[in-house]
Amino acid sequence: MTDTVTKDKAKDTPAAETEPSTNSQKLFERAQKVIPGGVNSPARACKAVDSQPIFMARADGPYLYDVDDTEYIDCVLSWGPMILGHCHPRVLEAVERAVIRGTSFGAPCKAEVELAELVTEFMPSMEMVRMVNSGTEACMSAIRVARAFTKRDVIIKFDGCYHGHADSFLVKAGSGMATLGIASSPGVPEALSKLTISLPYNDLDAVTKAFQEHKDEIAAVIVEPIVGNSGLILPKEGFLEGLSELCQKHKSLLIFDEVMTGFRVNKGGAQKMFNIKPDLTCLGKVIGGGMPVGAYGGRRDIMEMVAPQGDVYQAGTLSGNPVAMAAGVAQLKVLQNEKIYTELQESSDKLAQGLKDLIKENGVNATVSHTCGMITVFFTKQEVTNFEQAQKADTETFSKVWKSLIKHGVYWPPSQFEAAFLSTQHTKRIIDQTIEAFEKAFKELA
Ligand code: HOZ
Repeated sequence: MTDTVTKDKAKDTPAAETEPSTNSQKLFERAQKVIPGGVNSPARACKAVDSQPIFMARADGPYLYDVDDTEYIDCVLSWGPMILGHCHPRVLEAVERAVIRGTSFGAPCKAEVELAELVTEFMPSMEMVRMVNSGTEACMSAIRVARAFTKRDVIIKFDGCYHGHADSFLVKAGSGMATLGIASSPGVPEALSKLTISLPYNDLDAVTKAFQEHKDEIAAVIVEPIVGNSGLILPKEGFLEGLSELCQKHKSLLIFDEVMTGFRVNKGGAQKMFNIKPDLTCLGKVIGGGMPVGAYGGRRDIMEMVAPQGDVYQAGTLSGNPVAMAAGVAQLKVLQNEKIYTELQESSDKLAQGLKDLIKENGVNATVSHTCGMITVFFTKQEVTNFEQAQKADTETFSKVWKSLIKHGVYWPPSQFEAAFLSTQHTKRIIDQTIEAFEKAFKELA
């Protein structure tokens, strides 16, 4: 890990104003001419930290290497999927073996059955599962099924939760929308937004009231059981249980969006951690071992409504893709060893404690929120229990710290409103190096 090329990068100004000098800057110049904003997903643009995107060339274990060959400890981990670190031998071997047999069949294959079986074993609430290509597709499809099953249209979500970019969810959404300060997206029909009620996370009274006001109209409550898309926010005791009870009482479905938490915070996800049985679950990220995979599933009587077994239509040319399925199967098979989660929890606790100590020693206005394999440093003294409180964080300080971290070789999510991730390759030594980088960053604030 070196303080090398990235030093200048940290002081980036918009590309048009300076002659590009690094390979990342040169690629960004080219990208902006042909890709909106120069990136294929907004959060990675680094706009919120007043910087330019860093183009990556390769990855290995806990490390990322950019196109200028600068090494970073990777705490983004492709925004969650790489729980075993990059290039895990078992995943790579499975992909290699699959890819030489053909990259896509557009027909069923053995690996998709194996992956579905593993998913139902890891998360018993998912009695049946349908593979898709992303978390967005999973959530979008899950609410379609929920609406069909309940014959109702309204959904409840929570402020700062992000369930992908389908029209119904872009109401007070987290992730890139929170990062860029976009309140609601143009292009989403108002008639559709009206069917989405967004409430403060962790506020059971607000949910109770919404159920009273919209009696027999609410098809589903969709929630990130642990929020990752506003930065990491943990559920208050009783919140998830309360949602489950309210849904049962009002015959609405409870949908857990475990795109981030599934197979990450626990082998069985947040639903196992909090012992709640949602009606439907949405998955993405870890399930694909770094390949584009999402999935939704749940109660058999609900999932049997999906075509061709039922009439709820949802399809995909690349769904169940043999290479992606092979990667997912390989990753989940490694994760069958629950010891992995004990170790991941230990390294997450170590990082959280190290950062809390630093915050105290350096008098930084910040709080740390973490769970197994996920962590956020919120630059606010107040404990963060909902999106409104997260938004009070000092994003300028976050931006300064992010730039310092880059300079000292740590690739942290370039947004106050995204969780950082850890992998099994984030050993004690890597955690210590990450804490050291934060220490330098905090000192540089002074
Ligand atoms: N929405 C994802 C993070 N919550 C992806 C961000 C990106 O790749 O830019």
